[in-house]
Amino acid sequence: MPDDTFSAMRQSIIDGAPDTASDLAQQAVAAGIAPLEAINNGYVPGMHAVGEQFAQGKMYLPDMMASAEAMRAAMAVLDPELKKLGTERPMAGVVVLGTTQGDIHEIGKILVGTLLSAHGFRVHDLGVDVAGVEFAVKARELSADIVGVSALLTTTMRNQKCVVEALEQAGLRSQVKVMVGGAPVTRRWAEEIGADGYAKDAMSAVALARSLMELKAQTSAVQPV
Ligand code: HCB
Repeated sequence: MPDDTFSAMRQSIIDGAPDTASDLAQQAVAAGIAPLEAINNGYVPGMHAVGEQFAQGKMYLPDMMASAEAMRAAMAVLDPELKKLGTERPMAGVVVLGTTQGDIHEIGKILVGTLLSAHGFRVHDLGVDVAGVEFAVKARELSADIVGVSALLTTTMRNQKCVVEALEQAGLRSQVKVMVGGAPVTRRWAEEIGADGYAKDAMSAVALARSLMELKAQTSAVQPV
């Protein structure tokens, strides 16, 4: 796909233009472009540009909301295409996903969920502003293998630790792996809070989830009966 199409996708997010974002996504699908390529090379760079401009005071909250709307419009076209990839795969594991308490950012988390589903994981998305105990309750109910916790704010990333603690308190920590992500989150932070892994983007989250499933299989194989 020509670079100017990716630039137009990026610009549609900056402009907060849902119709343009959606049209460009449809054109990409019709042209046989891999949906993830459009997301990673077109739309996500637009989101990053919006974040930078907001931080510099060149964009305001309503602009950021309009950009999120444009991103949602593009995802409404690309999501089903991504999901199609996963329909025939064997079940890879059960994941409970959510954005941590106090945080309503959902775009990255939805993308992670879509790609996990596309790669055979059964995903239960708890939504946004989710307390640690809610993750634990759902993990128990679904016998989840992995809990994925998203946080986009430096003030809410500490609530990822509450999820690890809630799983510990529920006696589930040995059965459930925890992976964390979100713009301010780092590998070091994941280690500090006792999570099992950090993923910088949705494809890395799939790779991490797979390796956590392998780790789980190995540890359950060596546990005494
Ligand atoms: Co928001 N916001 N925002 N925001 N926002 C950020 C996050 C800032 C960085 C912008 C900035 O200042 N540069 C900033 C946070 C600063 C900080 O904490 N240090 C910020 C702020 C300050 C705020 C408010 C406080 C603004 C205000 O009210 N004054 C407010 C907070 C509301 C709240 O949550 N309580 C707010 C509100 C909003 C919205 C509602 C307008 C909108 C969200 C809409 C929605 O999600 N429905 C919004 C948006 C869109 C953003 C930016 C521009 C984009 C976020 C995004 O969607 N990125 C963001 C700037 C930025 O992040 N650079 C800005 C695209 C996705 C694809 O990337 O990083 O979310 P991602 O996810 C990746 C990756 O991290 C990883 O995989 C994903 C896919 O590749 N991943 C995981 C994510 N979760 C994972 C979980 C796993 O287990 C594994 C991997």
